[in-house]
Amino acid sequence: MDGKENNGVNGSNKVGIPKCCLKARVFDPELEANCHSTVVSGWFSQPPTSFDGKEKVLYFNNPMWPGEAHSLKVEKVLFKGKSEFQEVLVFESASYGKVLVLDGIVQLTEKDECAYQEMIAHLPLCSIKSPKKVLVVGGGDGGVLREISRHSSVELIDICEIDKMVIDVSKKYFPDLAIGFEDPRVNLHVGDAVEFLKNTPEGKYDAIIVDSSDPVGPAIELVEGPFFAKIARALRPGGVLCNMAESMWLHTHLIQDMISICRETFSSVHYAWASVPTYPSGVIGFLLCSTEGPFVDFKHPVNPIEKLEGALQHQRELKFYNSEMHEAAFALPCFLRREVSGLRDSPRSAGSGVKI
Ligand code: SPD
Repeated sequence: MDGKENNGVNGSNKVGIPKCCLKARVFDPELEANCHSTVVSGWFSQPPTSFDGKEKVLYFNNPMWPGEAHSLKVEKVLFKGKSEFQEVLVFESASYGKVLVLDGIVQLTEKDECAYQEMIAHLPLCSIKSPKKVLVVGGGDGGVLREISRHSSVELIDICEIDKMVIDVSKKYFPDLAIGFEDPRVNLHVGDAVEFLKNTPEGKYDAIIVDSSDPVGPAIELVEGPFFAKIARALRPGGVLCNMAESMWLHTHLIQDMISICRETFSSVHYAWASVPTYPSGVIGFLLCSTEGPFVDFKHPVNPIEKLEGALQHQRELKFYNSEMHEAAFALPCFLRREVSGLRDSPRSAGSGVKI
């Protein structure tokens, strides 16, 4: 078999199947993979792989995540589809419940989604008093909305997700996350966040949460300077951004770049992290930034979740986040401190104390 065979994704015979899909076809025609969503002999592996048909060797050569792979045993593939933007896969795993995969990368599993969604939502919202207007960029599965809903001070939750297929798939397969869309404060905008932000009145939001996929494919623009400038413009003075910021073990340079860009744009920039076993290297980071204005003490929540009426139980019990986890999330290992310490003296932050 060579890469020229004409067996397309989703069973059509019109599109040439890329080399990276061949392994799946060799081993399990039933679970024939899309380009990125590789299921081989009943195991899903991320990152996306390529397969040397001659040598029968599988290469894990994804530039975001070179030289390693993580596998989950697949009980059943529940959905495979290709939207205008990306490949979407849902499968039932043997040990993490249902799993949502976009372009071959795990976005969430039922078992550990709590860590990511709770932290990305409550780190910013518990750092300011009485958040009222919140924007979510991405987050089409609804999990972050579910978490924002715990905050009764919030009056408006806008969400801008580019891919309707993610929303539809979540409503069908992940009702415990998609429940977030049922909150009457939620306004859904399906479209490009960059365009959405262009049309957003200046200073509209108290908090913006960027729950994106990795910066390849549709999310590439979301780690660039112009995007952060638009975010800062849409925030009120002393407003906060929480941005998904990858793994400190794997993406130090990307994190440095993001911090560097954000320090040009925001008056304070911090890095926090949490353990999420099914993400690359088992951790995920969050960039927390505030605009010029009232001081935001990210490390010590002024709006502790334990004191918000009904928040601990709203829709479902909190599983991961609490005020101690909040404070602990900002403790950085020595190597990361060293890697990011050179960035402390950026023009906007010089003389304003330790930011990272
Ligand atoms: N490396 C995977 C990062 C995924 C971040 N987005 C997850 C979406 C969950 N709401």
